[in-house]
Amino acid sequence: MSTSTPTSSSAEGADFTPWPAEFAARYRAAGYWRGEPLDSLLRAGADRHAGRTALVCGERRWTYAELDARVDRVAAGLVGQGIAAGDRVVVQLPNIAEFVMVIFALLRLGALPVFALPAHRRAEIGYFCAFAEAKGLVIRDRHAGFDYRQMARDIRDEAATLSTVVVVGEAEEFIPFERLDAEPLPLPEPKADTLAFLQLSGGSTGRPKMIPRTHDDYFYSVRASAEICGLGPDTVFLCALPAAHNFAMSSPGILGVLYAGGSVVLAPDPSPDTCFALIARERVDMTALVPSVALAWMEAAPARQAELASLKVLQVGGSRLSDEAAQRVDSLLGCKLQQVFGMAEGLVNYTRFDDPQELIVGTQGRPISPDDEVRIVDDEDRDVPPGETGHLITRGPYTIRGYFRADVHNARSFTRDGFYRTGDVARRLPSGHLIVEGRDKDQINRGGDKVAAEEVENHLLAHPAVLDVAVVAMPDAFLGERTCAFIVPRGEAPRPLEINRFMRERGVAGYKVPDRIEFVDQLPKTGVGKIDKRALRERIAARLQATA
Ligand code: AMP
Ligand code: DBH
Repeated sequence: MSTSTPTSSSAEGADFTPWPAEFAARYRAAGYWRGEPLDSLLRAGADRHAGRTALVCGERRWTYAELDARVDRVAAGLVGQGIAAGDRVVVQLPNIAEFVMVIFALLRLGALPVFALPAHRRAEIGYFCAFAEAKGLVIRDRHAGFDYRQMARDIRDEAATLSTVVVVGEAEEFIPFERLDAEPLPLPEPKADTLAFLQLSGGSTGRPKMIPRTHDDYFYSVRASAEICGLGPDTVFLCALPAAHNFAMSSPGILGVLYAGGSVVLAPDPSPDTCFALIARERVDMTALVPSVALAWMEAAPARQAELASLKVLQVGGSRLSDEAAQRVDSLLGCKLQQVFGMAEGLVNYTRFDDPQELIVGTQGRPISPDDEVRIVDDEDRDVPPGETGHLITRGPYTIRGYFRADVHNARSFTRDGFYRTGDVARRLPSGHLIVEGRDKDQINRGGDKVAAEEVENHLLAHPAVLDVAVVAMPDAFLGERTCAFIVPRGEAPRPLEINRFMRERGVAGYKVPDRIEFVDQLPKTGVGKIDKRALRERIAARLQATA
């Protein structure tokens, strides 16, 4: 029995697994789910803060009234290009204003953005378009030396449903973004208990999983995040991470800042040079980074204190920030640290500004909601004694109950009573704060970029000279982890460079290309005959240690 209407399904399974009725009723009664579509936060901003700056992109800026009006016109333009409510549209844009416009326009007309990252290539984008049966794709012409139009041509055969390709910049045979400009249309409001968009999971399987989020559940996480972070109309937020990433989007990110009436400043890249100048020029008071970028900022900061004078809060999340680095944020950057431990599947934890310093430095925060149920369990799903380490599982008012069209995988990723198995290994303090101790999912967290080992292994196995392979994490001082591929060659070992070129030619995102390749005669096996990845991780860590 459900109160939310599932949209549809395919052979792979349902688009969306609704919350059971009694949970949905509870979340509504508690005021978490308010029946408001996500785009209404921008409309409300236009009513309340019409003349205030909503968005800054390079030399261009928009007030709330201007941005809202522009979104109406882009939405009508998309309808004119054949995009309708319920259609999926893969959006792959760097941090530019058009990203924000397209996202709100799609939400407003009830079409579902699929949030791709600029680093994705033909293999990923082709798969997203095909699997989500996307009608549209929105890309930039070129960015960071890559031509996205050529990628769009290359995936057309695979993506049979794709009919509308919009390009920001020189569009060639595709639809130029400027053509998405038409008299506003009366559009029926999307129902808040239906899907708003598909986020991507870092995942641990051969193919990335898609995460179906509803207006109701996401809006709650955004609103509550904005409150926890104390955002208001004076907030000036620098978006330095890829805007499509769940952290930058919602914790509280772009949506939280626009909900609160603040200003979003888009940074084209997260480097200190780019960002420090923007912080100084726009008087930025808050930003969000992954640990590796935070470390780079801390290196650069001492000589450039004046530029950072307005910065009050630095959020760090996406992968584990070391306690030592956490300790130094305050003195080096002259701002408060907030640790954020979240996932696109839902659950987000924050350290609070009034937490004692040892919790801010030594934990990854506590959940947003009093109704986030977090359990730390053993291998048999039994709660471990308080304070002990175990698998973190969770359910709550903004954590999904199932991936998009993935019934088989869902049976593994969720308990029978609907807890999401995060794959994180954690420990909880009496205060409710969580400490992330590790991971039991087959994934490498490369400075916040999640790499699914199986996905990389499948690509490598396609190489004629690769007989067997196992991809594991190796420690790295800067990114936390990098990827190491142990390869059993078929005959003579190919050169590592040749393997990497092969990966790139397959059109795989650069961050998934192995950082190191080790050729071996055979892979170690566990008692039951599985590849012993723990032994491989230990082997490469020891080798790195020995040569350090
Ligand atoms: P995804 O499922 O791709 O959205 O990635 C979410 C995962 O990123 C989490 O399950 C964690 O493994 C990892 N993660 C996010 N934030 C943190 C953090 N602050 N500390 C440690 N791991 C994190
Ligand atoms: O890593 C993540 O996915 C993440 C980190 C911080 C996230 O999704 C979030 C906050 O919302």
